[in-house]
Amino acid sequence: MSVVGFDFGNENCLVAVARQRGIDVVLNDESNRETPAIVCFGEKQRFIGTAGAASTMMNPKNSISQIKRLVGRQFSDPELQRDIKSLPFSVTEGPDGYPLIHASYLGEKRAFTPTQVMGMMLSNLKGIAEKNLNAAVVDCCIGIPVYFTDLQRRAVLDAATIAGLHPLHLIHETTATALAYGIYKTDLPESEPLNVAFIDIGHASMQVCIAGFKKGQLKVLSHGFDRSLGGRDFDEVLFNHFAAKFREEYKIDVAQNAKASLRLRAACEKLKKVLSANPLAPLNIECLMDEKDVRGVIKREEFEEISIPILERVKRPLEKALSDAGLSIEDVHMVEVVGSGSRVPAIIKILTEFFGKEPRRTMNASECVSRGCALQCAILSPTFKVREFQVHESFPFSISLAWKGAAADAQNGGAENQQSTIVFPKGNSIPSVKALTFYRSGTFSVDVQYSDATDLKAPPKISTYTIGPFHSSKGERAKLKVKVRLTLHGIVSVESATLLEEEEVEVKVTAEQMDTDKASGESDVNMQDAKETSDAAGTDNGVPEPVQMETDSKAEAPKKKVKKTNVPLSELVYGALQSVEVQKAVEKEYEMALQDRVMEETKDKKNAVESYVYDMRNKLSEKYHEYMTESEREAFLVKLQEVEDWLYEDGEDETKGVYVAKLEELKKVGDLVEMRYKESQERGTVIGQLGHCV
Ligand code: ATP
Ligand code: K
Ligand code: MG
Repeated sequence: MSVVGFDFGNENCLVAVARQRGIDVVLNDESNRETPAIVCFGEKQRFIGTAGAASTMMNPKNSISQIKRLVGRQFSDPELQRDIKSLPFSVTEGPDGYPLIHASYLGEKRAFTPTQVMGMMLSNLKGIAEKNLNAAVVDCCIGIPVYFTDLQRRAVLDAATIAGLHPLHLIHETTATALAYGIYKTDLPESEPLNVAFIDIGHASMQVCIAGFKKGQLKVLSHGFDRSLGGRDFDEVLFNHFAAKFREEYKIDVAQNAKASLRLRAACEKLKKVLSANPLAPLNIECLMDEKDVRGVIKREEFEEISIPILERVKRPLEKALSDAGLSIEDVHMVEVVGSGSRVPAIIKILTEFFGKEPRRTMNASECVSRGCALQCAILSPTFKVREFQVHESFPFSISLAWKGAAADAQNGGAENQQSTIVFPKGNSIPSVKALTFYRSGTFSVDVQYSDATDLKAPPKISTYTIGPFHSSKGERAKLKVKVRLTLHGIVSVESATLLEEEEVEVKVTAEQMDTDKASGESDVNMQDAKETSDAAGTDNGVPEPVQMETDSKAEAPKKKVKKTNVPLSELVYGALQSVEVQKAVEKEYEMALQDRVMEETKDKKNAVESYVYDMRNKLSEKYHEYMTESEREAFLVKLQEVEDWLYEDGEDETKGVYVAKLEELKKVGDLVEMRYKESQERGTVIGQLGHCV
């Protein structure tokens, strides 16, 4: 099994692998650690990663970037609407209300889902890992932002499936960073935890995590985030600044021109980086638009001033994380900053002021997420021995289960009697399973939803489960135990429903068990409106408090023999792909990958013909010179020249088979002379008499 961690960034992706000696961040084909999250659709193939980035300027409308912003989001999402305004490619609303990305691929207009495109990128990253490990990669851990919704998490899993990956754990990026920080520390305290705040400012968003470290463990105390505060927002400020300037000075409207926008944005990003280290930065772009060269300059102070609306927002996630952790500033012992977006000096200033201490950069700011992911994968892998280190993760949202009260139809004249209970409160540990008890006479449904979706900007309803049919031999209402799971990935689903029927077998009962029984007996009597609430919990005070499975062994002890029957369950997750759709996407990806491979091989074969021509020509004038007659050599040289010309003309764009045949054709002659040369080398002499050549 493979042990690999992926940091899938909005701009940069990193791949880390575990080897016996430790964790390595590996290089891609272009010898870079960071691989741009870009897929460029071409006339004959796709270009992904660094190759995609190289093609972007030439082909901006077909270069898909920032896919992390688009996966698992509704088209109508205001954040998505804002994002797509500055993207050079076309995004429209699909029939299901989710975005579709349009690109011209193989000379045809094609539409792709964001999940599909993410699958392409993951597949590319998988390839990088495989090349480095020289083995197939399937099992892995993938970093995700803590603010990803249930649907976004599912989309990442689907994208992974499309790429042929099997994530053991989607891990919050900041938690991965915390793990990479803590696991190597040998001086962690035994009792009072060391509290560290991790701040990751990346390309598009900001995340905060406060974790308490003790010997052999880390406990995530709280999370904070701003989904739309990252490096690109500073680029945008500069972009708008210069676009307005150029409108005035040069009478050009950059925003109207995709390529000019792309170039100005790229120049502004460079400018921003220069400003991180210098008080002043110039901007020069030749022939930006309407054949006009533009120039400008900006001081760091001015940049910080126009960035105030963004900088003002940095404090909020910090405050929230601190208050959710129940800590005061003095309780935070250390502040670690990661993510390349945090290199803006004004951000560091705000962090310093807020925490009253200089934030540290002891971690490799761009690699730590991927390293943490690989470490997590190694911890989960049975084949790897990792230092004992426990990660206690905390869930960032509050999840409820909602249902219609069974008494509604009879007593309220059909009025809806909506009830709900919080199953996983914010801060719940991950993973977790809870059980709820329902008393029902027939098929019913429950909704899984966010208790508070205001901060999420997602539709509150996640999924609906229909439970049934079932048949209770006792008639009336049957007792059902419904298990709800919060997975390691932070995805919630109803896992099972079990019909519980007591059978007439008497078993000796202890006092404690009598009490338990009395409690549920009472709710059997108070069967009216409140019934559902108390039943959902099975607790004595009527407050719905789901039972923690891991700890409910006491309630499990049977007074009577309980017959358990599995009840069928159907799942509807809003906006999620059906498994057949994922399967189709897997097949499509396979086809596209095949096409890419064929094109790569074609290029290789074409290159092989070309280098054969050059190589043979050189050899004919030197070491093979004497092994051909004058006329043979002349003829062969003519032939080589013809092939070279052909490569630049008719043969420029041929199929793989044609190049293979062409090489064979040349080799027929070339091999002969090569053979003569070899034979003579073996004999140590030069043959005087030459045979006839084709
Ligand atoms: P995300 O974490 O949001 O998914 P990501 O992981 O791809 O995105 P990073 O690679 O951490 O993002 O950061 C990319 C951002 O960092 C870009 O906006 C880039 O311009 C910015 N950046 C890189 N170097 C500097 C620098 N020296 N000064 C300022 N910003 C920088
Ligand atoms: K990154
Ligand atoms: Mg990142």
